[in-house]
Amino acid sequence: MADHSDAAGQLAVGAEAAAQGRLSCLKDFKVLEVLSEDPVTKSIALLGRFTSGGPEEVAAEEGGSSGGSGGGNSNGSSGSSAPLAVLLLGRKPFDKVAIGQLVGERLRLTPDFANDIYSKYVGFPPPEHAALSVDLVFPATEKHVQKHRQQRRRMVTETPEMYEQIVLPYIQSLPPSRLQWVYNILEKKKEAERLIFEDPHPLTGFMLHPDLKWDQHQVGQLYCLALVHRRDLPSLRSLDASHLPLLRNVRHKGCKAIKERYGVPRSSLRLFVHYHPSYWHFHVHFVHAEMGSFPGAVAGKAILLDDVIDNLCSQGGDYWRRRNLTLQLGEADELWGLLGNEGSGEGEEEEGKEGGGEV
Ligand code: M7G
Repeated sequence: MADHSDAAGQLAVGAEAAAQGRLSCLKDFKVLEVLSEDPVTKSIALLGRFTSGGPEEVAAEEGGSSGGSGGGNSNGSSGSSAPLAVLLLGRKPFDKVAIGQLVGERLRLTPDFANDIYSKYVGFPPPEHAALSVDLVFPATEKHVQKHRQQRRRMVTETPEMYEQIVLPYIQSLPPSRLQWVYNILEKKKEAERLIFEDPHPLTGFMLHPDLKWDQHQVGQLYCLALVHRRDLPSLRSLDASHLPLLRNVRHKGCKAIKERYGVPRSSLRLFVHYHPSYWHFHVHFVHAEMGSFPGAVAGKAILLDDVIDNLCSQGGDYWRRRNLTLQLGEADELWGLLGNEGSGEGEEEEGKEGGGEV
């Protein structure tokens, strides 16, 4: 294998280091496209390739199971055989504890304008206050690229029949490697040191970890993920009354573990599932209630765990199997291609076709 160290022999760069999750910097990363950017969350998603580090070797290894990378080889359209990478950069929130070190001599200011009692500057913070969160998906599949590409949001109403005939076969066709990161966690091959709580019961048990999205610095931005141990529940649609003990267990023990570890009470937690999820292995999101407006919390995506449980109890054990579900899909999502025609409601001339018959 080629030597990718710098002159001092210190830096890990290129595709090989990226595939092993031990990059020192992004030397030799070529940006091919800005997939999306969000001025509100101050984040940007980039598509790129590593131009060193033996792309051929990495491409050859890609058929194996590489945690978190998903399945399949995605070479994009630029003609190179090197695998694609999705790079997500985000500005980190202020560290309130260390704010005294930021607001001082080391915050250099360039005046922008002044008017009466108002003035504006551009500030250049010292390096320890300029950190970015950097998430890399490598090798990235076409599905990862699609997920992060700016695209129109569309709403679709999925009937139980559309689920059975279209969505379920789609889920079953996904390569198992797409869930490799989940199985790595459940088998304690990855993120074992980040485990917050585990109930090992094969039917009602789960593991609770900090979500990839949370750096664990600020409790006000708490984001944890409960992955159930059982592997036969792709999503909300698979739930029936027999799963109530599982759901109640996740709710009760997950909240208790978060209270003990982070001091956040249940009344400050928003517990929800996504429909459609990105990963079809049943999991529950635990997010600080103060975090109200983030893309994963919108109607058409998030369903409160309390509502999931309550509807199974009050509306019948098959509630989530028999009802229509209206949800948001990106236009680049394969499922929009599969469901859009039938589920967009655009061809419908009359109202009142909801499940449950005419009212
Ligand atoms: P989802 O509802 O399937 O899709 O949630 P979403 O991504 O549209 O929300 C999956 C959750 O798993 C998300 O909150 C991800 O941030 C989180 N996640 C994804 N990966 C690949 C990892 C990982 O490797 N480790 C951890 N801890 N969380 C992950």
